[in-house]
Amino acid sequence: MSKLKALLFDIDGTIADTERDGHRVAFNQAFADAGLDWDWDVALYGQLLTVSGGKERLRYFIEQWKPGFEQPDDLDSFIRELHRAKTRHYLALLEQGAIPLRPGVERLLKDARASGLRLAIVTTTTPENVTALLGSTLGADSIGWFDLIAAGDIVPGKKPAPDIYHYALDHLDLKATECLALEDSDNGLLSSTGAGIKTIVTVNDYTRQQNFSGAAVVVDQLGEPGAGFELIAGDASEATIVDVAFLRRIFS
Ligand code: XBP
Ligand code: MG
Repeated sequence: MSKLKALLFDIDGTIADTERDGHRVAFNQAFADAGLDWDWDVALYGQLLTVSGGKERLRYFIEQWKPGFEQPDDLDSFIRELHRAKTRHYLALLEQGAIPLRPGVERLLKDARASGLRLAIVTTTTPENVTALLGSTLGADSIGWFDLIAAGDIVPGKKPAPDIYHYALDHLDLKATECLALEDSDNGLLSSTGAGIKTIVTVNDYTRQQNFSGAAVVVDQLGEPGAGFELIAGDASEATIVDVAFLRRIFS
């Protein structure tokens, strides 16, 4: 049997609740800048989250939700520009400290480092969003904690395709059976398990009702001592927080 060597962390929804108060707000700010009267409210955004990737989500919205919208001749560059503006707004929100880490994330990252596990980020979002989030929450040095940041458009298919996890395994030179993934959504879980990686899911308000039948364990958060997780599916034995000891048990 393989030994656990690395933890692969998703970013959006897993490390931080970025979607509702971060990405969604930034999209709306970009729409206002562009003179568009589109408003992605909290409920609508939940429906749009079925499509991962900001540019892909914009295209889906235009094509499926705005049949009356007179599309520009060059839809690709229109979407690219709108998304660039959205990224600028998102980075500004991070700089203001608008998005904290989820409970237990900093604790688990430090525990994993102290235990000699390798760390990587495997995400759909834009690379600069990852470094800005890590920098604004854990300090600039934390970027060096990760052996790899696999992000954005570097692979042909975004989650739920397994491409980004295959990319990460290749670049880390690890086998799927030497890693655990941490995800928050059905698309993320399909991506990680599609690459053969055992996965623990920490749900959030947008993803709680999704199908996580492929997950090793499903909890509502990583938890902190004295404020542990709620077990949603799987076997946690006596554990109340997700720490390295717990992850090793899931892994074996
Ligand atoms: C994250 C996403 C991203 C973010 C926005 O999915 O779907 O699209 O919503 O990021 P996951 P960008 O957590 O499964 O990786 O706008 O930078 O694409
Ligand atoms: Mg996610």
